[in-house]
Amino acid sequence: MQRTLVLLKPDSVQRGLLGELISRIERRGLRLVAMKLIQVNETLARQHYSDHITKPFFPGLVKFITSGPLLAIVTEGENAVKIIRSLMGPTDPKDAPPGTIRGDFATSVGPNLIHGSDSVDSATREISLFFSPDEIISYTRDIEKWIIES
Ligand code: D4T
Repeated sequence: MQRTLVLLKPDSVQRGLLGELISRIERRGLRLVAMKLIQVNETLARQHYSDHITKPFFPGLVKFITSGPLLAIVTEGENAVKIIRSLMGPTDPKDAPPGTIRGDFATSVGPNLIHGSDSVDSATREISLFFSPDEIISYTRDIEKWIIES
């Protein structure tokens, strides 16, 4: 069982896509175990994107992610990290196949709608930036008792 951080970025909020994107995550079978609408400040943006601090697109990235509210979500389930990454599609929407979130709704690498942690270690780090432990509420769905562990 894994947890991962999803950010529905300011463009998702602006375009009224939150319901659609949450629905895709839920229908795939992942549980939403924490969720909040927040206005990210520059400090949090710089911490979250610290791997990209030297990249030429970093200032624009910080500007965009702090430009308006976003919806931060922790999702939980089997292989949650990989499953969210595959729902999202590649970073650059022009390479994203139809059926993925970016392939269906985005055209540009800046406002690309969604963030998902890229590994279990990143997920742990990123979740702790956005949520305190008491904000995460674990539960199971009845159907999951049928999951066969490999
Ligand atoms: P995030 O981190 O937002 O989920 O996106 P990805 O995991 O898919 O992609 P990333 O970490 O490589 O990039 C982080 C963030 O930077 C923006 N970006 C990226 C950009 O504006 N220009 C670029 O050339 C790249 C590579 C988009 C996502």
